[in-house]
Amino acid sequence: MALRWSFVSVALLGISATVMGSLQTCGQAQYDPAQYVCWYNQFLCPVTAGEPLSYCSGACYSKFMYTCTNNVLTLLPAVDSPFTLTVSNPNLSINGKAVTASGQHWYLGGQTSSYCPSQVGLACPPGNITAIVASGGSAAMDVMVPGGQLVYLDAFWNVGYTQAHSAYIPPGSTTTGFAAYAAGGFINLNGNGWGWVACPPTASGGGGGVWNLVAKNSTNTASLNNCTPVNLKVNPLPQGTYGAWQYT
Ligand SMILES: *[C@@H]1O[C@H](CO)[C@@H](O)[C@H](O)[C@H]1NC(C)=O
Ligand SMILES: *[C@@H]1O[C@H](CO)[C@@H](O)[C@H](O)[C@H]1NC(C)=O
Ligand SMILES: CC(=O)N[C@H]1CO[C@H](CO)[C@@H](O)[C@@H]1O
Repeated sequence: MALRWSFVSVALLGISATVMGSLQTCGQAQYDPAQYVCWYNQFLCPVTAGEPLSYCSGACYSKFMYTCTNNVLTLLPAVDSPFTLTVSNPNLSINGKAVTASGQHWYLGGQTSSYCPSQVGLACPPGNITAIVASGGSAAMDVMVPGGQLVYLDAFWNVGYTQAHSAYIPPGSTTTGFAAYAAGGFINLNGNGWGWVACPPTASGGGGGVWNLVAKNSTNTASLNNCTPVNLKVNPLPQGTYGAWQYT
């Protein structure tokens, strides 16, 4: 697993950081608090996706994935119930907004689109939240419809999900490599841990003015330079909750 960060040598950083504004001091070094956090007046960890990384005996880590127990970095437990997801990056207007399913695509801060057949009627959940389940590296929409709705990364590394009553997955999609941690985040482990980005609405892109979620990797960073790194916070729902009959 590559999602670990090294702390920065304070001596090394002191040289380059002096050119920036409103610096703070960490031991002998100065640093930009928008980019680093100082631990024990000694170690600098980067701020990634708006999260000042925590420090655990020699490693910087994200609380969306790890915990530090008796000075040992440990993965958080996997979430074992359905959950919703919210955007996390305090330096972004959509911080705290929900991940929303619509048109077989995940958006950020949009409206959930779902359907309840009339013959099912009152037995349908309200269908107004986007709920997900995850286990064994794969993820699915938290639905009642027989056959379920599998979640995948499409060829553009956007998040999609299968249509109800269909197993069709577009060519070039990835259906594994997801992890969801209780009290943590929904992590894309594909592509060596580059994480998620939120991309602002564009005039040409579909989605009706809502933000898009894209998984970054080693080759698509340049095309995503107008997007901002975000974490996806897991918000567990009670066991047995369904988000919708089906998402549309
Ligand atoms: C969803 O609908 C239910 C039932 O109408 C309502 O109680 C609940 O507040 C709604 N939730 C959201 C997030 O809109
Ligand atoms: C990265 O994502 C792009 C789509 O945004 C995809 O075309 C490319 O194959 C991916 N690269 C790797 C190394 O998986
Ligand atoms: C909303 C917000 O806090 N925006 C800030 C995000 O970070 C950049 C660079 O550090 C600032 O310029 C923004 O003002």
